Amino acid sequence: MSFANRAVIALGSNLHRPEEQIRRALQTLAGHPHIHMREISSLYTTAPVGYDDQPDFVNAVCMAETGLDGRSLLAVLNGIEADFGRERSFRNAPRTLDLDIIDFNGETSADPHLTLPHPRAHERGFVMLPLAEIAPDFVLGEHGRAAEIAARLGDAGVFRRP
Ligand code: PH2
Ligand code: MG
Ligand code: MG
Repeated sequence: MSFANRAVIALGSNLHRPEEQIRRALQTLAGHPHIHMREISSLYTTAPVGYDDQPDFVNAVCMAETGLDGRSLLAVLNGIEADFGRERSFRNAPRTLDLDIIDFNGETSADPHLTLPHPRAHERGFVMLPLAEIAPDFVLGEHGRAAEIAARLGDAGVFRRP
């Protein structure tokens, strides 16, 4: 299989030693036979967004090349989440691991299972600041350059870990 597709993937965890979950998840992605890791951001400690009464998150973003199509990549990511003990209770609930496809080849899709680009990424500092770190010139759909989106959002509640 070739590695013709380019995906931006966001990682998040706020349960069961989140930093370890994210580091292990990055290793798992990098070790996948159909995923070729290109860039990995720093890890960030971030305040929860959407549902406040839960622990802080650790977030990161990576860029990868893959031979998988978008739906197949999503299935791989969901499988990794399940392997990491992800339970789905309610929207925005605390989680051991969340792997979201933020962008796939710059494609647009209204498929409810895989909406592209991710419909809320541009509103989320915990996605855009790590993305701007590794790819400031990356253009996210109609929202423009990652660095400009990140600057617009500001860094409140998003702390790059040393
Ligand atoms: N993920 C959510 C909802 N809220 N907040 C932070 N800080 N980090 C996340 O990864 C996150 C969130 C839904 O996926
Ligand atoms: Mg998510
Ligand atoms: Mg998700």
